[in-house]
Amino acid sequence: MSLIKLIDFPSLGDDRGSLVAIEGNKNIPFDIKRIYYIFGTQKDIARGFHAHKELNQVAICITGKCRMFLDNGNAKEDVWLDSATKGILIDNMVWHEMHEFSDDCVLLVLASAHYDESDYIRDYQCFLRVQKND
Ligand code: T46
Repeated sequence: MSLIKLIDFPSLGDDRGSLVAIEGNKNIPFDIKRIYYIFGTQKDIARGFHAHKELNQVAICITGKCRMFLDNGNAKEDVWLDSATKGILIDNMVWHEMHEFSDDCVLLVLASAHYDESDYIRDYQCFLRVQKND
């Protein structure tokens, strides 16, 4: 099964413009507890480089684009996030990195829990060890 799980959000546009509606436990497969967004990312800077023990997230480039790289310890895949109507599910225990942000990129992230640094695995070898023992 592919690591890349995309969610297509219908655009409820009309002649005034476009609108996307996002609802927890409806088109997002969890209750949304937190929203954050990443913008103004400097040229040639990559972000992420961690996995979450429990947290599930959906990321959407609402403006611009970036490349999302996912790794579950067995498979590695990447995909361009380049549409305000396309989200990617970042499951727990998936190592993720964001690369090649466009200057105008705004990456919106919906998260299933409040911020908790102890949920992060920021060391790749540690991630692989935890994956193997699961
Ligand atoms: C993720 C990817 C997609 C907070 O204080 N509260 C928050 O809710 C978040 C998300 C971050 N922070 C602090 C922690 C760091 O001091 O903001 C700083 C930057 O966070 P970080 O270096 O983890 O940023 P990214 O872009 O590497 O990762 C972020 C999320 O942290 C992470 O959960 O999955 O985006």
